[in-house]
Amino acid sequence: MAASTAEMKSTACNLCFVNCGIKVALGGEDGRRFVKVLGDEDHPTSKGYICNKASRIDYYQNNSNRLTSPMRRTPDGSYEAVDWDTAIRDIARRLAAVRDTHGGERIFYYGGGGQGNHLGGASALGLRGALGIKYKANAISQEKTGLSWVYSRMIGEGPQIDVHHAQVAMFIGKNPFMSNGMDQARTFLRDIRKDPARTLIVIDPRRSETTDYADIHLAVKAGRDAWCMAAILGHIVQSDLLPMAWLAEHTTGYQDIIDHFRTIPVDAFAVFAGLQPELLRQAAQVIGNAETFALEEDIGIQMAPHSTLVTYLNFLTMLMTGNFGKPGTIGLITQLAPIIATHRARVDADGREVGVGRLPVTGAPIVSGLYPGAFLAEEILNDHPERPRALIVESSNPVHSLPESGKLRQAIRSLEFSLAVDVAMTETAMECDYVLPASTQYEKWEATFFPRNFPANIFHLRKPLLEPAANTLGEPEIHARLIEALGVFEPGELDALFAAGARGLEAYQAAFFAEAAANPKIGKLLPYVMYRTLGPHLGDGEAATAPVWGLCQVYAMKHPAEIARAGFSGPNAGNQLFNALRESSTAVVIGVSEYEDCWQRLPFPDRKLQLVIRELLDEVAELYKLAPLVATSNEYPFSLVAGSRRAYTANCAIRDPRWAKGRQVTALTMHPEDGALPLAGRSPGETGNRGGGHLDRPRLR
Ligand SMILES: Nc1nc2c(c(=O)[nH]1)N[C@H]1C(S)=C(S)[C@@H](COP(=O)(O)OP(=O)(O)OC[C@H]3O[C@@H](n4cnc5c(=O)[nH]c(N)nc54)[C@H](O)[C@@H]3O)O[C@H]1N2
Ligand SMILES: Nc1nc2c(c(=O)[nH]1)N[C@H]1C(S)=C(S)[C@@H](COP(=O)(O)OP(=O)(O)OC[C@H]3O[C@@H](n4cnc5c(=O)[nH]c(N)nc54)[C@H](O)[C@@H]3O)O[C@H]1N2
Ligand code: SF4
Ligand SMILES: [Mo]
Repeated sequence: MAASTAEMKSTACNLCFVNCGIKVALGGEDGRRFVKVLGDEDHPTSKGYICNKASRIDYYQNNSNRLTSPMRRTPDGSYEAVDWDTAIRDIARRLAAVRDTHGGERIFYYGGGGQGNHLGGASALGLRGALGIKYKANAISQEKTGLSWVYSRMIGEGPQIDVHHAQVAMFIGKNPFMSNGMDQARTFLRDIRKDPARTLIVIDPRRSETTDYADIHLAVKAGRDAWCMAAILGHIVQSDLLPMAWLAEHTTGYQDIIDHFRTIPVDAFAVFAGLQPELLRQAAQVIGNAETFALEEDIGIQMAPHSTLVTYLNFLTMLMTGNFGKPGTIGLITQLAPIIATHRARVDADGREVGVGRLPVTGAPIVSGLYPGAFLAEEILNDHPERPRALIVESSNPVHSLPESGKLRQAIRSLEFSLAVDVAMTETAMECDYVLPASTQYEKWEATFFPRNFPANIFHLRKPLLEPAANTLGEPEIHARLIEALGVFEPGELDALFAAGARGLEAYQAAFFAEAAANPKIGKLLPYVMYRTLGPHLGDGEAATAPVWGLCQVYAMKHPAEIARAGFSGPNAGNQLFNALRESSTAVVIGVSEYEDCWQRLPFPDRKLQLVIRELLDEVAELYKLAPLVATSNEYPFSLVAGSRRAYTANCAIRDPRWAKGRQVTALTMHPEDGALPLAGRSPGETGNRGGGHLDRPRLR
């Protein structure tokens, strides 16, 4: 069916964390198919850009695996459909039983959102409060908590790394041509390639679609980025390429860093990393001489050996060369809610964190409020009295996405109760006692907390394109019904707030702060309270946006200057912003910062960048041993590099096999020389990925 652009509805793509604005035409027999998808030119950051994946989002919406009823596992392991009232009553009773016997802390939470949907995760705060749930994890804690741990210690709040305007840009363990994961990735790559004044460095063991755009490709040996980055910083320090006056003015600990990197054997480290020393030194020279330098890392290093150390070396390389608080460097953003909370660390005089929160059984550290998902199975599978007894999984598929699937399956089956909330019957759902069917992200109001833009940051509250599929509910309604079945509030306890909501946002605002101060239960269940007392007075089906009203109030109080620069001012600024978000078809600028603000946002008393993370400087000392964390041997001669986003993968968001039909999605690739060599009789040094690299257009300054 041909659709004219006039009939197109605006929303965002939910297939990666860029969330480009898109316009969709609906059609097909039932009017529920996405027959045409275009980039939305009105979106303030994607500006019409989309990658190949967006055009096939119909395979997400109209997925052959769609759940259409609450499902309960029967004793023989099959699933039976049950009605919502039965499911809610049953689930609340069983969760309450675990809470009353073992304590709410023994109920673990995993998930709360994927690449396109975080309103459910925000709403889950209410359910977690109602049950006394303490431990939470999600996909972020299997990839990005090393990153948040490092930047929280060095610069505090969430950074935006402005590769778009950097004179020298770098990617390490990231293949944005395929994975995007940044605004307008392919446009960026084409532009920087054409611009003779700019340089792109890519560190990746493979030749990838992105390395083909690089001026310098450092084909590091997989897992040896720590030596590569230490050598780059070593060269910069030893060649006196540091902005000493700037470091003295703006940083704490730079002399300590200089002392550590003054002695790095650059050439030996380069060789150990599989690189020609000359090439590595050229890259380091380009970085040291750059007017501005910014680098983006991703899971190629965040899921590899020495991951946290490599992240630290990446930040040190940017900060030691003066790249902070100006265009093309690191900016500190303001946001409605952070996708990763800043990790609040207490640090001793030596620069080591003390008093780290830990999981009760395995002792795994809690970073940015999240436990590491990789420890979940081990935390459960034991007879420790404080082990988890129940698990709630929402909008996540950890049996598929976490390591050791078999062990996690067994762990979930051993729990007293488990619940999955998903749009599809996933690998994880198939292990749970109960599965609840959610409405899709295009059948309800949705938003993500991913936007990280500087100086102007945005937020996109998306309207539903379709009515919810029959017998499905949005997460906020599911949470509200469970909370009500748990009997947390007395009848009538929230009536005054509900009445205030009927009188409009300003009346609600005044009443809300008074009621919340008087009733501590409200503070624990904020999203639920807003959903039930403000939500019903918003537009049809719009109740799920009520917690965003709360976020707008907090944002207006914390960032009055930034929100005013975006056009919302006075005591009513939060309400104005909330209304603008609800009314706009696309993303809205929520606040505008100035580069100078970055210094004020540093949460340290001296308002300086904190360069020393002692634990990681200790690890730098270990690098001198030239011993890989994961060694190959004659029996196991290859290192397997995981990940590898392709044109037809989108985590597990699209499960319908038709979307990738005829396309090679999953394959094991190997260097031809590795494939050709006989296995017997070669030394480990000859195997695994091959180092090397190329210098494409040398631009040395
Ligand atoms: N098409 C598509 N796009 C996606 C996704 C998707 O599923 N499909 N998922 C989204 C998500 S959740 C994420 S987190 C991002 C991830 O985005 P990326 O991190 O860019 O994804 P990958 O392709 O898995 O890994 C990037 C690169 O790391 C390299 N690599 C592997 N081992 C090493 C190593 O030891 N050192 C170095 N330096 N590099 C190494 C690989 O060769 C690969 O080219 O993509 C997002 N975008
Ligand atoms: N081997 C290997 N494992 C990996 C990776 C890898 O590269 N290789 N990558 C890792 C990375 S970076 C990530 S981010 C994780 C991702 O792993 P997960 O966080 O587990 O996320 P997704 O695969 O994105 O799964 C999202 C789930 O949400 C469901 N869903 C979609 N929309 C909705 C909705 O509106 N409501 C609800 N309730 N559910 C919904 C989908 O059906 C799907 O089951 O995987 C990690 N695991
Ligand atoms: S870059 Fe990401 S958000 Fe944008 S269209 Fe591609 S998959 Fe969707
Ligand atoms: Mo991810």
